[in-house]
Amino acid sequence: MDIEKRIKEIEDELKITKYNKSTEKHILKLKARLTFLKKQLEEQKIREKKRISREGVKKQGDARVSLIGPPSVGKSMLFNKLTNAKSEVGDYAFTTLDVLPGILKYKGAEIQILDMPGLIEGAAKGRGNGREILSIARDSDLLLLVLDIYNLDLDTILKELYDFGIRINKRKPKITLKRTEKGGINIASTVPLSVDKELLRSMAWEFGYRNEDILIKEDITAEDFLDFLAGNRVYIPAILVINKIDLADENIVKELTKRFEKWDPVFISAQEKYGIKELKERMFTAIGLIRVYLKPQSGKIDYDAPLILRRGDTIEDVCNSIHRDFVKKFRYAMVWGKSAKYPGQHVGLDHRVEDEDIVRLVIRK
Ligand SMILES: Nc1nc2c(ncn2[C@@H]2O[C@H](COP(=O)(O)OP(=O)(O)OP(=O)(O)O)[C@@H](O)[C@H]2O)c(=O)[nH]1
Ligand SMILES: [Mg+2]
Repeated sequence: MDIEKRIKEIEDELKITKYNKSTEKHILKLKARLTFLKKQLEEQKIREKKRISREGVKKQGDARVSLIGPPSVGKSMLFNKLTNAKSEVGDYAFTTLDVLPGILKYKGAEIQILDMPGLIEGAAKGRGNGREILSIARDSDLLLLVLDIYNLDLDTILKELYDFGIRINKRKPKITLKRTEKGGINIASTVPLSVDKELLRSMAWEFGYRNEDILIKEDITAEDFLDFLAGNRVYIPAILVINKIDLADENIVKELTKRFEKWDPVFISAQEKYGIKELKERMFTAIGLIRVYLKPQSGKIDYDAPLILRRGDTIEDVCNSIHRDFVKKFRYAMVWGKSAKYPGQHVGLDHRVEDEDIVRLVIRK
């Protein structure tokens, strides 16, 4: 008989067995067997070399968010509360074995959420389909690092992400490199550096460089420089989410707030739908999504259908998100809202828009 069925049977038996002196030993035995079977199931699932294909997870919507965390912390339950899709929830590790996409609609944006199998120690080396999970994580606009009050092992998750070249809540270091004919490796910087330039030079040498000008435009660590040399690092924002808060008292929340201070975690109960609203808002901001409303020549603004753009986007991006001919026909734009100096300001293609701006595009006929 398969393990999952045996687990179910024991759980059913435990449910109907009343606890008293005569059943005490039997119950303990059942619990021991249950624990053993769950552990076996866990190992079996890790061993099963079920390949996760990337075909099932085509990019969709305005952004992609991946749920990353250890097994059983409630990723799937959270996924079910965030999206229109349904993922299996179970009280044993590795309930989720595949990557499952769903869509969250929020403030007019469509955000693709990916439910993932649990990430375990050794993932970056391939344990538990880790490399497949991490390569999808690499290709995300935001990571939700999900823990629960029983499993707060953030370090393992961070280490696996790091080992796979994923840098969290960091910008790409501002360094440029130019190959030269001769003259060796030159390291220059526009700001004072707290790391020894000679060290950086020898690192570049070890990396195989011989004649290049390297210009560093901000203070960096040797680690940052290594990332620059390696080149294949990705820089992704992440939000720490701590689940199952329905089972915690106030003191635990206080303690965890302090312990994870620099993360400013979002405390949620996926089961009780607590904290989900705040989480959605934090996601929207962390991805850098903004809404722009178009003001048509005649008629009303459709506030239910904003253009979804990214922080830093310009009027040119507004044009391109409507039609690629718009830039060619562009004369000027009028802007109302946070980015406008005064209501209806006339601006050009390079003007940066902000969240909830209203834009009218004036184009040549
Ligand atoms: N009390 C409580 N239990 C929860 C909550 N969220 C999830 N659970 C329970 O935690 C267990 C694991 O939930 P899943 O959603 O399957 O966890 P997962 O992280 O997807 O697990 P894997 O797919 O195995 O990695 C289930 O028994 C859920 O009922 C919560 O907010 N509160
Ligand atoms: Mg799951």
